[in-house]
Amino acid sequence: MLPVHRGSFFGPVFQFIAMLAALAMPLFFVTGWMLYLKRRKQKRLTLAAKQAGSAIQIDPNATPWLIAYASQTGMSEQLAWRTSTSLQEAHQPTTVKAVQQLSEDDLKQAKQILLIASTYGTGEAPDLASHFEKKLMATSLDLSHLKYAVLALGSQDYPETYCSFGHRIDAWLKQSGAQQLFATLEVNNGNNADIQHWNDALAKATKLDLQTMSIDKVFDQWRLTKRELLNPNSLGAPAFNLELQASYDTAWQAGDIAEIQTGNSPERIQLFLDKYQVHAETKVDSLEQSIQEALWNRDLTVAVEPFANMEHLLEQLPTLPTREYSIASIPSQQVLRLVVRQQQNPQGELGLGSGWLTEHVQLRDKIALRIRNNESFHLITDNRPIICIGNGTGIAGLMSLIHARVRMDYTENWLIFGERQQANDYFFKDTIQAWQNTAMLKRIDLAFSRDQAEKIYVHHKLRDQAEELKKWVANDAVIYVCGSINGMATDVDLALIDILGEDTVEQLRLDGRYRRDVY
Ligand SMILES: Cc1cc2nc3c(=O)[nH]c(=O)nc-3n(C[C@H](O)[C@H](O)[C@H](O)COP(=O)(O)O)c2cc1C
Ligand SMILES: *[C@@H]1O[C@H](CO)[C@@H](O)[C@H](O)[C@H]1NC(C)=O
Ligand SMILES: CC(=O)N[C@H]1CO[C@H](CO)[C@@H](O)[C@@H]1O
Repeated sequence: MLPVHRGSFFGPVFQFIAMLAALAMPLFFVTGWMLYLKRRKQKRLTLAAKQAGSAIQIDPNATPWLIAYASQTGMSEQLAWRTSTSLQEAHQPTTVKAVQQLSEDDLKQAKQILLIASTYGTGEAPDLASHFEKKLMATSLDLSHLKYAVLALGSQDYPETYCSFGHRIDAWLKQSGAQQLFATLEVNNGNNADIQHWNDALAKATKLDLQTMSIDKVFDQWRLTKRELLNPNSLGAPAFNLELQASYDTAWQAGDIAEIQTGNSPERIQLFLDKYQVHAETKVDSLEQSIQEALWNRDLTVAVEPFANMEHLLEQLPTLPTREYSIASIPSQQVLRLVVRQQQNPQGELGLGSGWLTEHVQLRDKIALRIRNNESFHLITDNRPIICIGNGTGIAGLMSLIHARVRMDYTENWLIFGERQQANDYFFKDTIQAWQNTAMLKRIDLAFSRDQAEKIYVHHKLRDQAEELKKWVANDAVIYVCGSINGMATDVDLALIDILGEDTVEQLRLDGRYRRDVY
């Protein structure tokens, strides 16, 4: 196989010979041929999509599709619209709705429904869909007239609750007598190969020639301009303050999320190149890059088949997953700030995202970043009081919110923050104290768990301040919770329910007065 691996070293003639050699290896030839066909099809489809434009004709005799989505950050929503376009291009009538807008009548009148739903928290519905789950999904309905399919979005980072909300929708429809078109499909982190299965299953069930759909992710280029350790001598893992700058105007709002394309360390790439005996400077013709550059964001842990050229190698290597971080600053500060704690697996290797940002990327290096609008965590625009609750790196999302409040001169702000030790882990102490001194923070409660014998966390502080909390809520306060779902956010949720009652907490959620950015 070695000459095949090395095919591209020796120029086109040798590559041609390598290709002929490949013909002698049936399996290799077949995969190459299929990749070629797939590319050709994609090109044709793109062209067709461009030409289809407004000239879409809907078949008046076709049965309409109801497409419903439950989405937090917009991926399910985007897929719902893509699915709709795809069906419309095959002349099918469609209606797209968020699940919170679905009524009992919608379900009774529809003959076929596609549900695209993501999972949040620990197996929960997206915030806006929780009412749908509690009300409509709790109603017993006869849906025996209805055909359905479910696309469940989730992340395998949550193995125990992977796509569980989608599966609950499936179970509910089944129990209501609806007929499944095909088994529920799962999408891991917006993976396009998973989405392709949805496309295929839908095409098969409808016998339609459907347009391929995929999720587009377009990243902007930022540079790392500062990286400092926030917690020297901490009992916890190192947490960093990262500052990034873009070379052009950028906009985001307090509460938004930065999605980062993760990458490989130079050492990791060199090991991979050595293993397959490829020279780092080998050109990738289609990309005008060296192979070393092209591998920066590829998953180098997958099994690789013999390859005839660099394109063929790259085709086999999926892009590494992205990671999300709450943005800790507002645009007027001129930097995009992130707070990232190093994660380690049991083998002591740094996590994909945290290793990339806190160790592999060097100062001034490029970072591929995409700002994700996350409306459910945006700041209210009026001067109602806000209560910001979080611990650890959860301070990030709260910092951006308070910065924005200070800028608007709204002072009814209550911060409840927790970490391990005041001496080592009081993130952004100077800024927070300056806010206190200028009366921009009306209240502050700090929970440093290791500064006394018994562990004190933010939910304890909240319980201590139950009366104050009730007062703030009576004064229309909006509650923001940012940080870890395991522990903090769950404990805070329980404390809020104990203090305010389950109905009030549910009402706050529905009214957009209980907002969470939890991970
Ligand atoms: C805070 C948070 C919690 C999540 N919890 C889960 C979970 O419990 N199970 C799961 O399968 N996916 C979970 N995910 C992954 C999302 O479901 C996944 O990113 C999905 O593609 C998002 O789709 P959306 O943009 O339509 O909301 C979680 C993601 C975040 C940010
Ligand atoms: C955050 O609070 C939870 C308890 O609610 C605790 O388990 C966790 O260790 C805390 N994290 C930090 C960094 O203080
Ligand atoms: C719940 C919510 O408001 N989600 C929004 C997050 O951001 C995307 C856009 O990126 C919107 O489409 C979602 O509606």
